[in-house]
Formats: sequence, C-alpha cells, structure tokens
Amino acid sequence: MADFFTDVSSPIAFAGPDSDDPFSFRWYDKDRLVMGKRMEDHLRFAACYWHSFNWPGSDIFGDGTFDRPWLNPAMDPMEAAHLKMDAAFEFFSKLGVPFFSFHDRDIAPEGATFAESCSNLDTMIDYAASHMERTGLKLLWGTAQLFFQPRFAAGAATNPDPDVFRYAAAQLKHCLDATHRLGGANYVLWGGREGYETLLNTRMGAELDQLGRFLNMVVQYKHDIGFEGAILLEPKPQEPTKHQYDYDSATVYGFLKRYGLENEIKVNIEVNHATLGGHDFNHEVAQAVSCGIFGSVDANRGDDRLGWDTDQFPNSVEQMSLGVYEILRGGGFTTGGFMFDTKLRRQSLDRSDLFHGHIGAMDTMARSLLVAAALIESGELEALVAARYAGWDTEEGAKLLSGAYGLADLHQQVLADNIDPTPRSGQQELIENLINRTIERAR
Ligand code: XLS
Ligand code: NI
Ligand code: NI
Repeated sequence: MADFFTDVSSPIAFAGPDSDDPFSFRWYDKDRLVMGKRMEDHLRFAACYWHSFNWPGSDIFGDGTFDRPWLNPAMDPMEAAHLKMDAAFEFFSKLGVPFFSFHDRDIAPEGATFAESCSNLDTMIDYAASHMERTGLKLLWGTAQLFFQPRFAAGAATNPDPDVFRYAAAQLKHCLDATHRLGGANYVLWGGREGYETLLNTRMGAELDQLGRFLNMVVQYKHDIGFEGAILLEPKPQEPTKHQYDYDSATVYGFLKRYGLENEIKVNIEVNHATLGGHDFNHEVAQAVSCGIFGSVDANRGDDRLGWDTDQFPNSVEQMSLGVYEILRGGGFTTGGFMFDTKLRRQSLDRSDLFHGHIGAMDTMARSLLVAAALIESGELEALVAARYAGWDTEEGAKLLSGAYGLADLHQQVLADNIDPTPRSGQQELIENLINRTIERAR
C-alpha cells in the first residue's frame, strides 16, 4: 500500500525542548521515567478514527474541506473502508501513539440490512486485527455509533420506540464483541442523543429506566463473554440534545447508584464536556475519583468564546496540569488513557496538519505530566492542604464522622467547652503562585 502521509517518513521522535523541528516531540519522551513509571505508560495516548479519518471537515454551514479520498461517495464503500484503515494505521504508527479508538460505523459502512452491517464490521475487524499485529498498536476503546443514523434521532436506549431500543442493543452487542476480539482496554458509551430536545414530548422517568435497563444488559453481557475492559459512560451536558441524561460525573454517579451499576461502570471524562457543563476539567476528574468511577479522558478542549464542542487539540499546560494532578493523586490510569477526540480546524487542509495537532497535544500532556509530578514530588501543595484539614485528621475529628455523636451532643460540647472557632486563611493566592512557579520550572 502506498503511503498517504508522505511528509512524514519515519515515526516522530523525541528531540528535546530546544528542538525547532515541527515533526519532533519536545516533551513527550516515552521512555523517560516520571515518578518511577515510563511516560508512555502514564499517558497511554490514543488517537481517534472518527474526526481524523471519517469527518470531511464539514460544519452546519458548509461542506467538507479535507483531502480524504476514501470519503468520496463514488467509491465502493468496503474498498473505501480498507483505504481509510490503511491511512489511519499509517498515521497512528508514524505518530507513535500506543492506542487508537473507533466507532463501529467509522471503520465499516452500514449495509442494506442489519446482517450486512454486521458482516461489514466483521470483515473490517479482521483487517484491523492484522494491522494491529503488524504495527503493535492496541485498542483503548471501541464504541457503537448510536446517534448518526436517522433511526436514532430520538435516542437509542431512551427512544420512545422499543424497536430502536432493540436495534441499539443488537448493534452494541456486535460492537462489544468486536472490541473484545481486538483486546480493547475499555468500551465507551457516549449518549449524545440519550436526552431530550423538549420535555413537552418526553417521559423523562421512563427514559431513565430504559437507560438503566440497557446499561445493566451491557454489563451482564460483558461478564458473559469475559470482556475484562471497563465499561465507560462519557458525560456531556448537551449537544446535540438540549439536555443529556449523563450531564457530568456527579450526575452519572447518582444515576449509576440508582440502577445498581456504581461498581460496574466508570466515566470517560472529556475536557470540553466539563467546560460545557460549567466545570473545570480538574473538577470532573476529582469528582469521579472521589466516587471511585474515574476511567479515562478525552483530551480535547473547547474555545472560550464558542459554546459548543469544538474538539480542539489541547495546548494549555496550565489547564491540563491541574487535571493530570488529580489523575495522579487518584493513582493514575488503569484501563484508561488520554484519547485525542480532536478535530482539526476546517481550514487546516494539509495532510501534515494532523501531525501538528497531535504532536502539540502530546507535548502539552507530557509537559502537564511533568508539572503534576513535580507538584506531587515537592509535596508543598499537599502539605498546605493537610495543614488546612489537620483538625479532621485527629481522633476527635474521626469520631465526628463515625456516628458517635448527634446534634444534641455537639450542642452540649460547644456549650461546655465554649468553642469559638477562628477562621484561617485559605491561601489561594499563595497556592496559585506555587502552581505558576511549578509550571515555570518543570522540565
Ligand atoms: C461527542 C463525543 C464523542 C464520543 C464518542 O461529543 O465526545 O466523540 O467521544 O462517541
Ligand atoms: Ni468524546
Ligand atoms: Ni465531545
């Protein structure tokens, strides 16, 4: 097969922070040990199939702008799928990410019948398996695309028509089998249309029960086939629906508890979905870690002025460092990783732009890892926080949480000891300066 990305002949290499070569990494040095672990193993980078290979660069006001020969509708769909896969694996391996991710419909076209769609997917999964064996690439996650086709306009699991629920279950089963076959580390569900456009025509409670039942079937089936990867829900507050049921990490946790799934399903946090939900990225990570449901990250950012999912490549070390800090404090990734659910801008027309986007993103995340590790290793921040909570770390503090006392006991204690707490500084500015100092120095 002929190369598609002819500007890059060998894998992108680490050249150090002083490198001016745009086709080199300045910070991502995969074998470098950070807190005793290789950078590659901390970051577990993955690139996505859909935005990079399956999206023509269209938007709601305009057609595709990109040079993606396999998207030509005149091509035989299965021939196009093979060509696309060759280019995708060429890109993934030249970039040097260890993982990739896909939707079923990215890698194989929908057929005239469900049976034909399944057989198209099986053919392409065989082909992907051979590419994976040849290149050593691994699968971070697979997912069924349950939102593009008009049948899913009113949702998949939360559709008012039970036949759509049936269809979505069948499609998901096939995709979970495929993910299992490729050794996927996770399986993701993003409920883009699991929500509503108007409450006026929606039975919200019934739809939540549908989603709860659907996810219980997914978990049951995962165990039936012995899939050891994690099942991940990807929270997002809205878009394309007005309201999405898995709004953010906290909402997802409440939902999982209600349907008995809190030990079975985790979250795939997308940086810009956090922003759209009115949260910082580090908030979403900390929330998930505190509930024991942190799974993986889609590391794409938004734009401060645009209120939609722009899926831009991360390029702010400050924004990312604080999220990586929470991830490291939570013990780091297990099955998850940083997945670039990223889109080029519509005017980024050169084939090599895909490299520039990902190289910058990987360097940003690598540098953020160095900052987060420096924060942890110096222990200064944790010491300030520990001093702030010192009272709770005493025996009396623990007793307050143990259920030993009721309101009347505490009333009595405050009276008896004449307790009169003095406020202490939260030291926010001092801490913010500490963060900036760490960012400046981390190398
Ligand atoms: C859309 C989501 C989507 C999922 C995969 O906003 O981010 O790309 O990650 O279905
Ligand atoms: Ni995503
Ligand atoms: Ni998104």
